[in-house]
This record gives sequence, structure tokens and C-alpha cells, in this order.
Amino acid sequence: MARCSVWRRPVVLPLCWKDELTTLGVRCSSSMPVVKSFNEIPGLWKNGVANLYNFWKLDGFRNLHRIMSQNFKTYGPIYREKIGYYESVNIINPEDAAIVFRAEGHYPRRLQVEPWTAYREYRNRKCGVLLKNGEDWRSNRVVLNKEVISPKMLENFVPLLDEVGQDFVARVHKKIKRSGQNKWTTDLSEELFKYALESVSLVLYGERLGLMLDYIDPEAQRFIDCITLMFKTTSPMLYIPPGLLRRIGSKVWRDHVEAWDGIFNQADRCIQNIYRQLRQDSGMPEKYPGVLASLLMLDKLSIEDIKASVAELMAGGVDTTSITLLWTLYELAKQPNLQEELRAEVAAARAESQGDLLEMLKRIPLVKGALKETLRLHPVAVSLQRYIAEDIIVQNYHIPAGTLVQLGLYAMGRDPKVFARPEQYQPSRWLKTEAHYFRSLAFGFGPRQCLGRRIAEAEMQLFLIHMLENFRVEKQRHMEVQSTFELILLPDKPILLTLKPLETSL
Ligand code: 2DC
Repeated sequence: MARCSVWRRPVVLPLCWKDELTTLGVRCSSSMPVVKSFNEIPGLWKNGVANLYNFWKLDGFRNLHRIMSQNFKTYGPIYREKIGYYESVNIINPEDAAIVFRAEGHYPRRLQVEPWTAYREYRNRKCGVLLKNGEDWRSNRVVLNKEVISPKMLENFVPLLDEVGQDFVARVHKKIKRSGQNKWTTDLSEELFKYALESVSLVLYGERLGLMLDYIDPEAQRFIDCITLMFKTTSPMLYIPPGLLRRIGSKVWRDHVEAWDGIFNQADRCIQNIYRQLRQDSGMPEKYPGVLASLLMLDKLSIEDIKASVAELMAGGVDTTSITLLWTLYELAKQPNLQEELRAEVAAARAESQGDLLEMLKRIPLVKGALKETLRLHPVAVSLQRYIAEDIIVQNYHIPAGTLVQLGLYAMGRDPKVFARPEQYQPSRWLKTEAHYFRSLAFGFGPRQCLGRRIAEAEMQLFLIHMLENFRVEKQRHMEVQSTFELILLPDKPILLTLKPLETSL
């Protein structure tokens, strides 16, 4: 059902009007379209408990992304919702996203993932920037930005990430050789988890964990398993106060605690290790020592704050990038011609940049488009959210300051009004000069965007470069994979891919 909304752009109202708006709800004018009140926004928001029950019946914990898309089809480009105790206004249009982000204020705040904060309270652990808010968030974030997300840091990260990419390729070649069939068919996810953890650890700690070897440290494998478990146990707790689940000693809460304990134990071990080394060595290191050591030497944040944010970066950098790479390989396996096009771009970039990796990364727009395209169809985060700091008007509805507004990122990526032929995986759509305004938001936006963004981007680009230069990717016919929500969006079944070495795969 299409809602009739006569007005799409925000109406900038004189202040006196705003007052009337909040008191009267509706305001009529002959020259302006009617601005409707907050309570007129369509959707189910009156009975949170009943909605939670229905959500549960629809297996909403796994289908959140599809339910959101369906809601936009039912209600139009804006709807209001209350599930359990969690109330929000949902939007889908890039132009509306721009209005929301403009109203995010000086200390942007997203939805608090309660189970994560509950764990930290329970174990008396400090929050990193992921979970901090207000001035505490800002002061930490400013320091971290320089060391983690500033483009300048890429010079340091790229050679490290390239090293891991090369090792990954060598490992695949070995697997192919061992198979005796000149190809390797496998569910790559385990390998990609290891690649991602090895990459992020090298950048954070300046040291290899050795995950590209045949026998790996069982603790590292445990860390990987704990992250998956942590995400999985978060989603069922999103709509129920974790305090309640904790009091009744529910299994999901206990598993969640166990998962975070595992994550922090491993992160603490890595951090302690570097910290000890740093205290022994005196003087400045010759080569880039990694994010953690740089932050410790910089001495602008407390050790506890550094530890908390570094642990978050480490945990946030495994499933997110590896799953995005898996989806990309899956999409490329479906389109051999596109794969060739990308391969040609990489070959040309390699030749032109003459060994300068940073230069090379500037010459692969189609590879970058492929990653954007993957994140459009398979975003890690189903939505972006902000508590707006001021009143706004979206789709001609008045939304008061303090409201939680969610942009349905998954729904937006598949909306034919936003992306022509959305079902088609077309990296070239990102090359055109046509408006990309607020359409590429997989890492969020503004000062609260993903802190790991630059690391993730470089890591994924270098991975694709190496893979394209070495292997052809194929998939089994008749394999359609969809997303399932486990806090992040994951493939709903294993993706089996076949890797063949380039020279002999004709
Ligand atoms: C999940 O309705 C759906 O980057 C909820 O690397 C709203 C929500 C809130 C916060 C989002 C979350 C969703 C998805 C996962 C995100 C998270 C914020 C950060 C986190 C997007 C959309 C993620 C994956 C971080 C995780 C770091 C952590 C492991 C230490």
C-alpha cells in the first residue's frame, strides 16, 4: 500500500510554528502541505507487548531485516513501531537519512545494545567507544580517530594487511595442491574468520597470531567461536531487559556472559603481551608498532580506556569483514564475466602502480564498487540508528527530539525507488556520477561511524586483489543463499565455493 505523502523534503518551519505543532499536532496552511503529528505516523506502536508476541511468532529474531522490508511495503517510507520496550521511527529514503544525521547533535547516540552494556556492568568492565556516550565518548573518539581511521594511517596498515593477504593466497594454493584435483571446494567461512582475525590483530598489536598456519593456537579458535556466540546470543535479548534474564538465570544470558568472557580473556592476553614488551623495550620502535602500542605511547587515554576500545576493535573486526568477503566471493562466483573485468582492473592497477600499494588502491574503483555492492545487498548492520537531538520533519511528519530513528539499511539497499534493478549485483553502478547521496552507508555516517572502517576497507580490498590475481571462483549451481539475522546479518546456509588456480583453470 502506498501512502500518499504530498511532501518529501523537510519543511523548515519558523520557530513559532514548531510550538504550535507540538501542541496542536496538525497545522493547516493553504501555501504549505499539512505537517502531521508524531502520533499520526503509521505503524504498530501502541501495544509493545502484543507486538513483541507477534514478532516472536514470526520468528522475528532471525527475520528482522525481512520484517522491516515488509513494514515499509505496508506502511510506506516511514513507520513507527514498538517492540517490547523498544520504540522507534523507521525510515528508508536516503534524503530522509540526511535529515536525521543532520539532527544527530554533538554527541551522536545510536541504539544501546543492552546485553552488551549489561555484561560490562555485571563484570565491572569499562566500555570502549562502541558503548560510551556523551563527552566521555567524544574525548576518546577524537584520540582514536587519529590512530585508527585517519587516512594517513593507511600507510602503516596497508603493508601489514598485504602480508596477511599474501599468506592467505599461499595457504589456498597449498590446499589446492593437497586436494590433488587442482581445485578446492569448501565453505570458506572458517578460513575467512582466521584471515580477518590475523589481519586485525596484526594492525592492532603489530604481531602475527599465526592463523594462516596449519596448527593454530586453540585460544585463537576459541576467540573466534566466542564472537559468533556473542552475536548469536545478543539478538534474542534485544527486546527483553537483560537484567530480567540475568535474574532468572536464563541460558541465553549465561551463554552471552561466557562468550564475552572468552572474548575479553583473549583480548586481554594480547594486550598484556604488548604492554609487557613495551615496558621492557625502551626508545622508539623502528617500524610501525601497531595501534595498541601507538596509543600507549601517545599517552592521551587511560590504559583502561585503551584496552576497552582495542578489545572492541578486535572483536568487531572478525565476523563483519569475513562475512562481507564471503558474500563478495559468492556474488563474483555467480558472474564469471564480472570477475574477469575486476581481474583486468587489478592487473592494470598493479602494472601502473609499480609496486606502490597505496597507489594501487587508488586505481581499483570497480573493486571498491564491488564491496559497496556487497554491502548494499548484504549489509552487516540491518539498520542505522540515531536518537535525534532536535525536532525534525520527515515525510511531512513531525518527530520530536529524543526519538530513536532507524534507517532500514537492508530495506534501502533493495528498494527499487532508491537503486534501479536492486536485485542485480552491479559494481559499476557506483562508478557513475549519478547521485550516491546518502546511499553508501554500510559503515554508518559522521563522527559516530564505524571506527574500524579504514582497516576493514583496506583489508577487504587487498584480499580481493590477491584472490583475483590468483584464483577463479565458482559456485555450485542452484545455490541461493539468503540472510539471517544474528545481530549482524549472516548467510542462512553454508556457502560452498570452488577455487581454481588461474593458470590452469581454463
Ligand atoms: C542490530 O535492532 C539490530 O559494527 C538492532 O563491529 C540495532 C543495532 C544496533 C547496533 C548495531 C547492531 C544493530 C548491528 C551490529 C553493529 C551494532 C553497532 C556496532 C555493531 C553494527 C543494527 C558492529 C558489528 C561492531 C560490533 C563490535 C563488537 C563485537 C565489539
